[in-house]
Amino acid sequence: MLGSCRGRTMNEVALKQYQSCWFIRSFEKAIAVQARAGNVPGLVHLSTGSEVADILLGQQLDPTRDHVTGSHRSHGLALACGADPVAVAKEILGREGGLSDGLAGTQHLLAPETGFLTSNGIVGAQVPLAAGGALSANTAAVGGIGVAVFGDGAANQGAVLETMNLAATLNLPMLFVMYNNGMAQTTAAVDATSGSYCARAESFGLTAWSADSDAYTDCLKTLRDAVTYTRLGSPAFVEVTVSRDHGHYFGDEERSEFPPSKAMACFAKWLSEQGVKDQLLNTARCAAEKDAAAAVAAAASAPFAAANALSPWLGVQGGTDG
Ligand SMILES: Cc1ncc(C[n+]2csc(CCOP(=O)(O)OP(=O)(O)O)c2C)c(N)n1
Ligand SMILES: [Mg+2]
Repeated sequence: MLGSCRGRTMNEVALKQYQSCWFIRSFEKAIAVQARAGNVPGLVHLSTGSEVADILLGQQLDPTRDHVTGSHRSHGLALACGADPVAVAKEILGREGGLSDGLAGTQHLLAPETGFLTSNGIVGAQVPLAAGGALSANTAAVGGIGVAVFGDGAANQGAVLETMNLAATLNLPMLFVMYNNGMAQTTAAVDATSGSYCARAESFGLTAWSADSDAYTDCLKTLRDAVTYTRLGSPAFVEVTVSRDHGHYFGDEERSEFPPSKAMACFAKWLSEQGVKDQLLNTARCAAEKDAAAAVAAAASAPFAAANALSPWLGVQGGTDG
């Protein structure tokens, strides 16, 4: 995973996490440049706004025994789980050497060697897949868990509710992590959702928490508690408030600047309050920007995936779905 924590003081760990957030942000900025140049097949849904949640969650997980799935918006989560940034970028850009040799694309990132099983472009479909991961971890009896990360829109999908029921019935070690960015494509969550997400999960018998990624320590503690609880063998749910900073897909809003997300700005403020000097924050940011730009540049110079490598369908590049 980005920014391992072993042998470091708390401030050092937090600074490394901050750097990892900047890595995701800068990676997405470089991907946006490629998208604008027409180099990304299909639509690209940037993780800008969920960097802090991605990193804090990724760092609670164990690549050797946990199984994580994510949504169409999973570049940051895959990186946070430890997927190789150049291979992720190659996959997004449809290049040879990508996670799936460039044939699966931005919405279908697979890095099972890191614990990141897959992301999925069908809203909510990654959730039952993580239940399979939880079942497999349970059967292997090594203390692993399944983790599904999904959005507030996906939370209203039948497959998600069915999986909560199944996870509770089978008592699976499965953590449902809902990133609430308040929007599903163009529909505001308040216009599409009745009641509370936590109460809904609790009604299936899951233990539920909520956290705001703007509050670093609270979010870290909540995710840590939720993973620890799930690892003991029962299903749980966490709602994490995040933001969506660049529209549903990149290009559907005018905004093209990449200032830090609100959660990252709050994180920087918290670090300053702990006595971390501005110079260290800037150094972390610059290192992340340099590394991320280098990863995406390396991917962009790789050859395109052979269109006929998997099936004739792959001759048709790009998607029309939102
Ligand atoms: C089953 C299904 N329905 C609709 C879509 C189109 N679609 C793609 S993303 C999306 C919104 C998802 O919202 P949310 O779960 O909140 O995730 P976010 O985009 O906010 O991260 C929709 C409706 C789809 N891909 N799959
Ligand atoms: Mg949403």
